[in-house]
Amino acid sequence: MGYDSSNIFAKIVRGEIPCDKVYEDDHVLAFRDINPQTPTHVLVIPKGEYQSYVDFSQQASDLEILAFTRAVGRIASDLGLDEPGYRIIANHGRDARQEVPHFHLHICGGEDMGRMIK
Ligand code: DGP
Repeated sequence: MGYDSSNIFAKIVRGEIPCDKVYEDDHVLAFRDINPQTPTHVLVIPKGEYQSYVDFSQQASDLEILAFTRAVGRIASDLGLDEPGYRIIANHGRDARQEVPHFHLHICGGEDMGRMIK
């Protein structure tokens, strides 16, 4: 199945739906999750149209991948999460309960998450 450009994050990238933005550059957008699972819960997405991590890693340009991977650590740092730490999560497909078919990473922090998976 191809990328569905009517998904909610595509609408956020296009500015059709508002978001609580924490970071943006030419290739990357980060905003707070509407249903936070931890005190700090931010979603980081590439602006390009990729449904999954695999699609992103296989199809994105080197520039997009570099911009995205560098941005993730910088955003977590800017959110003050370096100490005591944070979790980065990517859900892929049905069993992982991926809700939104636009690749995104969750940055979760602000509490002791123990061994639970969000
Ligand atoms: P996932 O299961 O990995 O696809 O998680 C999708 C996340 O996106 C979920 O934690 C809730 C969040 N989300 C869904 N719709 C919106 C929205 O319209 N705005 C924001 N900020 N977050 C959303």
